[in-house]
Amino acid sequence: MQPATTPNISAELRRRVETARRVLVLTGAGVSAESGVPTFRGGGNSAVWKGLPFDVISSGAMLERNLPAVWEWFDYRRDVLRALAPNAAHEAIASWQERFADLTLVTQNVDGLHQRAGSRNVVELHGNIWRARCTVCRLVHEVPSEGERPEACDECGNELRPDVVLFGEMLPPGAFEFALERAARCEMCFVIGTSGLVYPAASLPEVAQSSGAFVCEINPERTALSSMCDEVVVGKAGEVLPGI
Ligand code: BJW
Ligand code: ZN
Repeated sequence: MQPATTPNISAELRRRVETARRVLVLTGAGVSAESGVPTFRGGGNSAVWKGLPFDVISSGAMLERNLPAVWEWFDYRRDVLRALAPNAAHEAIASWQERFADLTLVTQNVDGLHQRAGSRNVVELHGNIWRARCTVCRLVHEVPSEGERPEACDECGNELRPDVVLFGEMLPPGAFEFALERAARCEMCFVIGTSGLVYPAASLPEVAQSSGAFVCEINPERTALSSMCDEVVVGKAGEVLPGI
């Protein structure tokens, strides 16, 4: 059933969506914005935590210098997230698993909201805020949504850190390579709610297009990727996606 307000979508995009089998979806912070999760670079400004721009506090250099400060920033973020729920955009993307024969969801988000909406096999390029990892043996620990986070590694007793990818750090082994391979063989690529400024994630739409895919961006603002996209749907993900 068509929704009452169908967004501005071209006939070409409709045709592509109807026939595509291999689809890659790249999401960013904007997908969670309508759940109440702050973006990093909203409204021309960057998020700031206790006077520190997020790219300073969310950096490998800060982790080396002051791990407790990095934990404090992530503890605060988990507190905010605890009260929030997936929105219509997460739900629409989860429903695409049934719609497209071969869907790959690649997210830069660390909030876990795609999984909570029912998406499976999500490729998390920048990790997950609900996990911690040992700074020595790399063992991953779940961070419970209620109660205290684990203080030290169960295996070796060393310090834990958030299991997220900070600026200047490498992505999880294999995650980007997997996404790259899927980008290179998709027929349709959706780029949703990302400023397209952070690499290597921002290179995926270009890889998809060079391999012949139709690339469609959904974002209320123009981004660093808009000019290369085959179609730009201007609007909020939670309003546009249910109509696609
Ligand atoms: C809506 C909406 C609605 C609002 N609906 N939309 C090549 C060139 C230059 C630099 C580099 C390069 N390759 C690598 C680098 C260095 C660096 C980088 O990219 N720097 C650039 C900023 C210049 N990359 C890295 O360091 C990466 N590591 C790496 O490459 O390792 C190898 C290496 C090491 C050392 C040197 C060189 C190479 C790691 C990147 C890790 C990023 N980590 C963060 C923090 C995660 C932890 C945390 O959560 O704190 O990940 S940074 C932050 O940005 C976060 C996000 O995942 C990421 C992307 O942001 P995103 O999702 O695009 O959000 P916003 O806020 O930017 O945009 C929101 C968008 O939503 C906007 O467009 C809105 O309009 C829109 N929106 N409401 C739809 N309702
Ligand atoms: Zn350990």
